[in-house]
Amino acid sequence: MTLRAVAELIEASRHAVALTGAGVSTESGIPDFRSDSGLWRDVSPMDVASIDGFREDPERFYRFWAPKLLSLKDAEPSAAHRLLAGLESRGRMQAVVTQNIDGLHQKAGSTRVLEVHGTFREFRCLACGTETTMEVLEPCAALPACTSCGATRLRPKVVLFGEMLPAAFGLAEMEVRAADLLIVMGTSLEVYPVAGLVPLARRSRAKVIILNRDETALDDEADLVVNDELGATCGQLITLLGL
Ligand code: CNA
Repeated sequence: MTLRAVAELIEASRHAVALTGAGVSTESGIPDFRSDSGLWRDVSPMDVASIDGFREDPERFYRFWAPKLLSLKDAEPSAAHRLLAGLESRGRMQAVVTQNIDGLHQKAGSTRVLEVHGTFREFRCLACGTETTMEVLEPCAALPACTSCGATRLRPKVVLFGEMLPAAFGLAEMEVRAADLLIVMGTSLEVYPVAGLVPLARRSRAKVIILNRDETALDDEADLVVNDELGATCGQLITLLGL
């Protein structure tokens, strides 16, 4: 019943925007951060995901991330990624604002993706400024080396704790201000400033739908909430919307 109402809101919208988090990719085999099996179960985010932790011990950083990043290459889009790509191809999704760094929205076919926490597919050398892609991780022993100057001072173009968000976040705010529907999927809405896009949508009089397995901190702000696995929810929405 609620999914029918979700489909109706999508069909009635003129400017729909999605906000996604790690939960859209767990069914692609990529763990999220805060679930029981999430990445923060055994390590401190401040050690392996903050700019201070990276500067202090880049080897620890790459030891943690390199195997996870290499496995990203084989990951395939989930029903959630496919739903959003299908909506865009029908002219029903103006932008996907994502906190994810895995590139799966693009792999599914979404073209208007705003990566507000950056990307782990690209790296920049802190010694010479050369930009390079994830291939540098393949031959990496302990630390990946710059293909241009050889320095082992490559950092991913991802936003680490303690850093500013990229320009994509300003574009995301513009999209949300223009939206009449915000569909929030697979995020605990605990990380700011991104979670602030939900109250921003409300202030702009957009409808808000939250599709997430667990309750989120901002469920009270939503017009509709569906607490279920996204594979089931999005599979049914794909059918209901004829995508
Ligand atoms: P989070 O705080 O770990 O929350 C994920 C949410 O997704 C939870 O509330 C879960 O209930 C929900 N969820 C998980 N699996 C499913 C599922 N199959 N169906 C429905 N709901 C599900 O992650 P957030 O995205 O909210 O936190 C923001 C961080 C996580 C960003 O900085 C990301 O960069 C970061 N992250 C990204 C990835 C990725 O790129 N795939 C993976 C892990 C973490």
